[in-house]
Amino acid sequence: MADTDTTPGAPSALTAEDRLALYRWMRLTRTLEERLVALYRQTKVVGGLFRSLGQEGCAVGSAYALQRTDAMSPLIRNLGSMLVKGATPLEVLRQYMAKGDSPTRGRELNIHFGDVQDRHFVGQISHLGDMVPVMAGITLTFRLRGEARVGLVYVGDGATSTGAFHEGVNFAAVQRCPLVVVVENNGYAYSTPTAQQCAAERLADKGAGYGIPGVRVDGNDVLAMHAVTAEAVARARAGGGPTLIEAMTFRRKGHAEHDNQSYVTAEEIAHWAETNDPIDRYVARLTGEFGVAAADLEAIDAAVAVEVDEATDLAEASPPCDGPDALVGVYAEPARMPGLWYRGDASRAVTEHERPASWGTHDG
Ligand SMILES: Cc1ncc(C[n+]2csc(CCOP(=O)(O)OP(=O)(O)O)c2C)c(N)n1
Ligand SMILES: [Mg+2]
Repeated sequence: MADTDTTPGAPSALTAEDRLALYRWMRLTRTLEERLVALYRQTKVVGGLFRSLGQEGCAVGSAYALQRTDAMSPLIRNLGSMLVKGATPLEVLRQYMAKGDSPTRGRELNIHFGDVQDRHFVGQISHLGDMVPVMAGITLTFRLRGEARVGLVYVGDGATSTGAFHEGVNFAAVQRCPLVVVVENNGYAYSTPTAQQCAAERLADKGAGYGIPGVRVDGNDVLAMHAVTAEAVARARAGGGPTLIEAMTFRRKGHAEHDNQSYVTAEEIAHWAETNDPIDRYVARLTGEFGVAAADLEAIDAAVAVEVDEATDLAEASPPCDGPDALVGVYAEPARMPGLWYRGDASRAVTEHERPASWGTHDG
């Protein structure tokens, strides 16, 4: 278990129903990702597949501390956070398979999609750290409008060494933005161990440099993760400004499915799997300390398996992307006539005749 600032598994204000919900979200995250692995191996997934195996407690525990109207910016290890915030397995499966009825209709991959109207998760961009200033801006609007809303942004250990992270946290701190920054310290940024890209021993200590609280928590203890995030969310909502949370966890798979993780020893991965799996640890607590019957958890597992099966069938039956549709909604101008290319001035259509050869072939 990690060296943390919090009491391991400190009891929180959660009800018995909440505790089972946390279990269900973690199980759903893992089962859905395992299904995505199967689909990836069948070459049905377009693009990369990024696992959060072993990090589900961090994602689910933190997102569960948010309200529906709060904003959240997930990253590639935050499938669990997105599910908690209202993304559905069907949307996720369609998106990974780049189906024509997926949330971005094939324009983006994996969990790069958002919903800022209703469920309030902000579509992620790949540039590490850049969502921190974006979320600082979003939460600044909450404060300026007098809305009691909070934002939460996830970054990895690697992202804390970017300029964008520094600027974003500093701006949020100075402006007292209602922002919670969750750093998922999973030991690696691609193949680079944390100690080789940051000389600070504890990333939570970076908070002091910005004049905000920095706290380190055991990210594989879903209840501790929830309790620490809930406290930070409450502080932000009450006008107390940002908090930096460093969640200690471990990436048990490669950066993505294509990465065989050869730079990590099999022993270390096995050690984390055997002694520090967030779901196994939570099951032990639920059935021990909280007296939940194992059969109740098995019933949840069975319902989750059915839910993922049904969503998979629907997603597989979804239509592929529609070629001409790719011209719509990427830039501000709509493509008014499929078959014609538009560039720059939307009032002027570029015909096939005028189209430079370097633009490639249009087969829509
Ligand atoms: C600014 C920037 N540099 C490099 C990359 C390429 N890249 C994508 S993910 C990644 C590693 C991210 O590590 P970390 O922030 O620890 O998150 P994790 O994948 O461990 O969750 C890198 C280097 C990028 N997307 N953006
Ligand atoms: Mg990392």
